[in-house]
Formats: sequence, structure tokens, C-alpha cells
Amino acid sequence: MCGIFAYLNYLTPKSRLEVLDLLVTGLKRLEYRGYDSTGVAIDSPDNKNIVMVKRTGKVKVLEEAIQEHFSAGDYSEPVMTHIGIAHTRWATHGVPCERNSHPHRSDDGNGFVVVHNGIITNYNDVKTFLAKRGYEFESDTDTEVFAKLVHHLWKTHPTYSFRELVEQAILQVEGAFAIAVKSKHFPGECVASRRSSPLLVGIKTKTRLATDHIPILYGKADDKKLGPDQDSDSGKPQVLPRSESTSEFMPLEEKEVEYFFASDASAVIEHTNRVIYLEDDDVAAVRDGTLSIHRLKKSLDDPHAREITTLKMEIQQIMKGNYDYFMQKEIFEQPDSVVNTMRGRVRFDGNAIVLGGIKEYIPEIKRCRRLMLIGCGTSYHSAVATRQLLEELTELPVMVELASDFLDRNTPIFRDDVCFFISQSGETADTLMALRYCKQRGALIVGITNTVGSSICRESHCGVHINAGPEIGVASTKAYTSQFISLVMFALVMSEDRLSLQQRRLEILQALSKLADQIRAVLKLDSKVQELAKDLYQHKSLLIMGRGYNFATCLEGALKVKELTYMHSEGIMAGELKHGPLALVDDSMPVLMIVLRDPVYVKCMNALQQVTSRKGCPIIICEEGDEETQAFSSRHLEIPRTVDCLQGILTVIPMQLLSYHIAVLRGCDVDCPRNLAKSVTVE
Ligand code: UD2
Ligand code: GLU
Ligand code: MG
Repeated sequence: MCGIFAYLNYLTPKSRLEVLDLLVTGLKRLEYRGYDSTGVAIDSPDNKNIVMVKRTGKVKVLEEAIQEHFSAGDYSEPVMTHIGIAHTRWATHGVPCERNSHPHRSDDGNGFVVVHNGIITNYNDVKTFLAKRGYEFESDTDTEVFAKLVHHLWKTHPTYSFRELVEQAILQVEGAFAIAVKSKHFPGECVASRRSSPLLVGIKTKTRLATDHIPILYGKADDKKLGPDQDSDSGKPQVLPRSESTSEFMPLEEKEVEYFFASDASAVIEHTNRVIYLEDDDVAAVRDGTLSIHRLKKSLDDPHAREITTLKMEIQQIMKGNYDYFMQKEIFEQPDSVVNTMRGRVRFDGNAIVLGGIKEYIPEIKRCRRLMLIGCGTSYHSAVATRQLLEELTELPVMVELASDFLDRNTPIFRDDVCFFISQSGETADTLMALRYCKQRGALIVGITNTVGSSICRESHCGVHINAGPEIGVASTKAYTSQFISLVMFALVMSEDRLSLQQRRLEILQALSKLADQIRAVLKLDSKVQELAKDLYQHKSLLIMGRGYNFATCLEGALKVKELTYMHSEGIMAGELKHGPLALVDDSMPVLMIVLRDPVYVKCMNALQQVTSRKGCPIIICEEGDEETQAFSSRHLEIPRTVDCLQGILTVIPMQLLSYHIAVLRGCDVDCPRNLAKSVTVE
């Protein structure tokens, strides 16, 4: 999920120290992506080994370690051809520590070393397969299996090229990845590939490139699975079909060339503006200074070549991609981040859900007296958003608590309570204090965090990592939708064996499978939301009303507006209108209402009428094509229909966009609102 940077110089003399310098600079350019540890690998001075340096913490720490490590030994001698790889890690498998930092290696001899971004979901199967063949693992990561798998394939298929070995390994892994591999056995070569995680290749040559395209080559390999036990009986390694790619090979005919493999262009732009964005399942290999791009399977819509694009952007621009702010980028990442939260956990075909982090505790949780969901700010809202579904699918009492208030009240807690602590950073002080309070009283402690190795993760008995990837913008967006989905997945797990709930579960699972596309559709409302923001940004206040499954969106929307725009905003439970808030409504008060076709539709329409009859002119968030509701206002945003309990994910996105646009129009610092910090580690 974080950063890869690799540098290959071919017939371009560079000392190892210069290479290290390039690698560290590359990592620094990727720092903004967020990470918790770092590492590099280069060749030893005698070329007989690969030297790795890894550190937890910042790139600066790695830089100091490198200075120390390489002060002795002949690292200043220029080498004609060399490949160095580097990594910033955002832990998903195993806590951030030196042992889990990348690069990971295939064996004691560092035959193959790998940097990886993403999650290999079937790594346990591959691990079992390799363990039976004597491989011992030294980290908790999913990544390590890849290095060892390549090594195993190399042992069993000695004639394979480096690229073929990596291709074969890729065929065996599932999940999301960008990888770059370096090998002692294939000096001067680099193989890189991606699936879901981004990766590009930068090309730097002395003269102008002769071509704008790198042709795509195809192998013949088919993807027979190395099932965990497939060949254990015979003890004979399975013979995998070998890819052959002899066709129309048109190398880049350059004598001296440098290649950069990076997660994004910010790391290469200072060296070259010529890059190829790799597509899913492309395998890019450099051998004898020549770059080739391979695909294992031919598909009809494949182009014949990958285009070399010329970047015309400044670094600052590239870091945020096409976005002006990290928050905006993170809002638009949600189609991917929600999939990452479900990755390896939800099987849509078999309707099965496994939350590895709490699996063993489910029987205990099922026996509990009540569920308590505790958090602050946005995390608290994710609990509000999913409470109703949790009540429905667990049939347990569910309490939702703000951590600070919970502590103020000295809330009674019992041994048979199950307490969930929700926090993006896993370090939120109030939440952590509440956790310790409940733990002391003997409750079962479950964490819902985005940060592996965080305090909440360590101090909880079990939990779920939301795997949304690093969130940089102070105002939380993608973490909210991923927390939401994590809690929904928990509810689904709890109701797995309830016959009467199967239809409902199926309906939710089907809706989850469509969610990414529906989020994409909602994001298309962006320019419409921007227009609405223009109407609203000079006002003093914004009231956001809804009820049922969408009440949480009102609270979260109002929080976003407050923290980003410094404007007053309030999330109002529509059922409470006549008990007070209705007094605020007149023809000048901006109001936004969420009115969807769910069990509370009639009640929402009631509220809508109460508002319009006070001359209020609300902006309505409603379902696509719902003309009856739209008739009440000229301003409405239409969102796709989904199952009631997931609506909150689709309705919160226009609120995120709206607060973002109002903040921009008001000239506020979107990524760092005044007086706020990303992770609140003080009470
Ligand atoms: C986990 C492991 C992964 C692998 C996989 C097997 C990690 C980070 N993930 O992914 O290595 O073994 O299972 O399929 O190592 N936890 C807490 N508190 C929290 C969050 C998590 O204690 O707030 C614990 C959780 O109980 C589990 C571990 O951390 O022991 C990993 O949780 P996860 O959600 O990453 O689990 P999973 O199955 O998706
Ligand atoms: N899943 C890998 C790990 O936990 C890679 C994480 C990343 O993308 O940085 O080490
Ligand atoms: Mg724990």
C-alpha cells in the first residue's frame, strides 16, 4: 500500500554510494504516501552478495543507518551496471519492525530479494506449501512467501529466466501487489509487476528514445495452482508450463540507459519525464539494459504496446496526482479502499466472510451480554452508522459511546461485555484510555484500526485491521467508509449460522459486491456538489437532517463541514425536528436532507414537508430517479440504490465532497484544518 522505488543503471557508471543516494531520495519523494518503516538492498562491493539495510520509522532514520553501515568497505567505486531496490512499508501483515521491513529475502544467501506493496491474500497457502519444502520464515509478512516462492521455482526450474521465475510466482499469488525483485543469480536484472497496486517504469537515456512504445509480449504459461498439497506426495516439483515469447521482440536500442521503478511519478520526475504506467498483470523485465513488457494471458482488448508517456508535471502536482489536496485524493480513493477492506475476507461467490483477526473469538462474542462500540469523532460515527445492523444481525444490545463521555460516566462494565474500540490511527488517547478501563474490568477488547502495530491494536485481545491504506488528510474520509464496512462484515460473521437471517445476509453481500462501482457513480456528482458549495459557502450555518440508517451521515457530514470550513453545522435527527430544531428553519437557513426509499422514507418525507412548509428550501439527497421526492426541491443529488444498511456509505460521500468544496471556496487549509491534528494522542 505504500512505496516502491528501484533504480537500475546499465552501462552508466555509478558508485554504490550514489545509488544509495538515489534510492533514499526516491523514498523521500514517496514519503507523503504514509509509511511506518523503510529498507534498501544493493550489491556488495565484491558483487557476491546483496546487502540490505532496514529501519522502522522515517526515511531519515534509514539514511543515517546507511551512512553508518556503508562508511567502511569500498562503496565508492563506480559500477557499470547495478540494480538497487528500496521500499517504504505501511504494515498490513505483521507489526512494523526491522524484521518485517522490506526487502524480504528468499534464503540466507539473499538469492532473491523482494519489495512489495499490497496484500497477498493466499500467502498462508503458499507458506504451507513452501514450509513443507523446508523453507523457514523469518518475518510475519505476506511478502516473504513471494521471495521464497521465486527461490523454490529457481531451484526446481534451473533453466528459467529471471522474468519467467517471477511470472510463475505471480501466477500463484492472489491479492493486490506491486513488486520489484532483484537477484544475486541474475546480476544487473530487475523484474517488476503489479496487480491493483500502482507501479511505473521511468526511462532515462542520453539521446532521445527511438520509440514511443514498448511492445507487449505474451507467454504461454497457464495458471495451474501450486495447491498446498498438490505435489507433496511424489515429492516431485510440479512442472509448470514455461512461457515462450520469441515473437516480434523490439528492444529499446539504447546503449546507456537508466531505469526507475516507482509507485508514482513523484519519485522519478527529477530524473526523467519518460515513463510507462504498467497495467495489471504486466511483467516488466530489464535484462542487458533492455526493457520488455510481458503478459501471461492474451485478452482481446489488450493493446499491442505500452506507451511511453512524457510527464509534464511538477513534483508537487504529481504527489497528489490529479488532485489538489490529499483529502480530495482520499475521497476519490474510496472505490479502491473499500475493496481493500474486504480483500481476502469476503468471498462473494461462496457468500462466506472470514475475519481472521476475530475468528477465534466469535463463539465468545456470541455469548456476550452486550456489544459496546467506543470511539471519537468520525470513528464514533462509524459505530452510529452500523448500530442498527449490528442489533439486527447479532440480536444483542448494542451501545454506542463517545470515549470521553464513557469515561466521565464511569460506565459499568462487566466481564461478559464485548467492547469495540474504533480508531484510524489506533493511538487516539481517549479511546485508548477507555480501552484500558474496560480491559481492567475483564471485558473482551476488540480493536478496529487502520494501523498495524498501533497501541489499540497491541492492547486489544483481537480485532480487525481496516486496511484502508494510509490516510494523510486530517479530516478522515476513506477510513470512515472502511470502518463502516469492517463493522458490517462483523455483523455478517455473527449471523452466519442464523437460518432466518440468510436472505438478509445475501442481500447485503450482493450489495457489498456492487459498492465500489456505486461509489464511483457517486463521485461523478463532484461538479454538481461543487455548484451547491458555491451556493452555500458564504452562509453561517448548514443543517443536515436525516434519520434511520442515514442519521450517522448527518453527524459525519456536519463534523466534516465544521472541521474543514469552520462554518457552523449540525447533524439533526429528523425525528427530533419538532422538538426544537424546526425553530431554526426559515427561508434563509441552508438545509440538507437525506430522503431515501428505506423503511423510514415516509417519516423523512414528513420532515421534508415540515421544512418546506416553513419556507425552507432544502438540498435533497435521494435515490436515482425518485421523482416524487425530487419534486420537493430544485436542488437534489441522486445516488444509486443499495441495501438500506449500506446507504450510509453512499450518502456520506456527497457530504465529504461538499465540505471539501466549501473549504476550498472559503480558502481553508483542507489537509490541515486549524487547531486539529491527525492523530489525537492527548486526552
Ligand atoms: C491477518 C494477519 C495476517 C495473516 C492473516 C491470515 C496481520 C496484520 N494480519 O489478517 O498476517 O495472518 O490474518 O489470513 O498480521 N488485531 C488486534 N487489534 C486490532 C486489529 C487487529 O488485536 O485493533 C489483531 C487481530 O486479532 C489479529 C491481527 O491483529 O490477530 C491481525 O488482524 P487483521 O485484521 O489484519 O487480520 P487478517 O485475518 O485480515
Ligand atoms: N503486505 C506487506 C507487508 O505488510 C506490504 C505492505 C505495504 O504495502 O507496504 O509487509
Ligand atoms: Mg491485539
